Amino acid sequence: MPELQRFDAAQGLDWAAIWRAFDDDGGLIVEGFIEPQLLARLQSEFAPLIASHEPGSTTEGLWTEFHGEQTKRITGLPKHSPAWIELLCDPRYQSMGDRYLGAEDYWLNTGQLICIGPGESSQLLHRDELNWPHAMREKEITVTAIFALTEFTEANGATQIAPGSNHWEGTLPPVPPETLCRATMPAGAALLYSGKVIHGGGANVTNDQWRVGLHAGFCAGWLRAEENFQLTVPIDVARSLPDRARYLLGFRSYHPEFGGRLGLVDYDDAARLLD
Ligand SMILES: O=C(O)CCC(=O)C(=O)O
Repeated sequence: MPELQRFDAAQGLDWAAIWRAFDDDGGLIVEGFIEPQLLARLQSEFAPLIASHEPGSTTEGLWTEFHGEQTKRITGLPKHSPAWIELLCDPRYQSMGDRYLGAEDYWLNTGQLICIGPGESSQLLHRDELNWPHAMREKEITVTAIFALTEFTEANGATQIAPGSNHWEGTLPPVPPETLCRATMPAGAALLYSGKVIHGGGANVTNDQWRVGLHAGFCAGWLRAEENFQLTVPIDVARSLPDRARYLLGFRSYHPEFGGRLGLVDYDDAARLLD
């Protein structure tokens, strides 16, 4: 069975080896990514949201299955959790976005809790870049971290992933079962992965365990992000955030290296509204 490469933050991180694993396999695990105090704050700030949220999708059709009937998905997190803002601005997390999408050239695509509950079946396997099928190309257009806020086990729904499928041809080629592995990891670890790698949430066959992940990806600045933060983060909360969080959440305009400017207000950068 294939396996993802594992790195341990406590031993010091060899970033060249990490990016090699990212490029070769399309994903890797960094254990100890979130230090214990920050992990405890994330867990306690998210606990009331998780407790009050019902499982299942609010959208019908394919999405009911994709989102999972026994899964809680919770978005709009920035206004609830200063600890999440701290993790969002982590320079190691930033280095993944800067490397694959270009410094200051991307948005937070979504930052959502995915809590896979007992009895959930495996999610449809997919590539994250399929959010933008017309923009798929050789270079990355989206890269993601799933931060484990509880332990991820084979039984409770650890992500399924096909290492190396980032190199497979076709939009969504078939996935032989023997090419899949599970991103098992302790709480505090991060799965970093390419928008091209085929993956999906795992089945939860336990009777009583919730697998809680914070699914947080970046997408290229010229793309529309999956989650609309400008409508869920009140402007006064946005004003209180560090600059990096503001811009990742889209409270600014986009200035491509060559060419025009996008998302303007009065032909100026939208960030002015926060001044
Ligand atoms: O929760 C997971 O392990 C993966 C979820 C995922 O890939 C998605 O919902 O797009």
